[in-house]
Amino acid sequence: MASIFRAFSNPNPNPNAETKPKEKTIDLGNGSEVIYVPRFVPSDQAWGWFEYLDKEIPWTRPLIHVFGRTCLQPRDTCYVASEGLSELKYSGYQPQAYSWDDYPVLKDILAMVHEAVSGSKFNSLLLNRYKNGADYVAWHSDDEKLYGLTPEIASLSFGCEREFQLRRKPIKTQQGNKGPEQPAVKRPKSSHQDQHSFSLKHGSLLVMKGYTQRDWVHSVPKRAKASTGRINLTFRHVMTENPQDNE
Ligand SMILES: O=C(O)CCC(=O)C(=O)O
Ligand SMILES: [Mn+2]
Repeated sequence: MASIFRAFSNPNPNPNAETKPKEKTIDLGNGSEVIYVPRFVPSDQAWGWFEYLDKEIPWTRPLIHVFGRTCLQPRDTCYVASEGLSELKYSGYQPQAYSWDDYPVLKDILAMVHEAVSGSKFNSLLLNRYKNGADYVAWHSDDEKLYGLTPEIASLSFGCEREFQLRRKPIKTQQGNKGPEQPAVKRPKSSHQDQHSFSLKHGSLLVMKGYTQRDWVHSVPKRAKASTGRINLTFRHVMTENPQDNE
């Protein structure tokens, strides 16, 4: 398969530069795919960005509503988006959208991601800060309508290495919707694994593609041994009324 990473398709012109980042593609089956690049951002630059984001981003820890209960989100968050997009809402929480212009470093990071991921047009960014191993994100998929059916999501990680888990959603039958006479519609049984785990390194990039949000859930579980902070940036494309933007 051809590399989706433009930046990594060319030979490195500087033989003294750090070796080229190596990408690993995982075919999840049925049109879902994940790409992982452990050393996407050089370590020093990634620490510089970590320090900047830790200090300058207006982090909040909102109240969210899950399974009929109100609780504090188990991590800090912030949302940045281009103007005029549909508003994001998850777990009963609608984050305020900050502007890219407020955080020029985010524009540099976005440019680096755009340069690497061919054809990407990310226009929004959800930032998460995990203070230590007690902070986490529960099983979920980023399948909000505003991202369309096959969203591409690019996830950059800085700081403490944490485990990222992926689990295939149970196969749904449509018997409930169509009445007992209709045969159940099943996704074809896949020969692929139903679970995957990645240890997301400082400066790494993970891209979820295709039907990953429709067919899989992901999480970053609690880890007692993780004692330092981690910042994660997920770049997403919110669909717009201009069809060209959504290609
Ligand atoms: O922190 C991560 O690696 C994942 C964050 C995530 O899944 C999300 O913000 O939707
Ligand atoms: Mn997610």
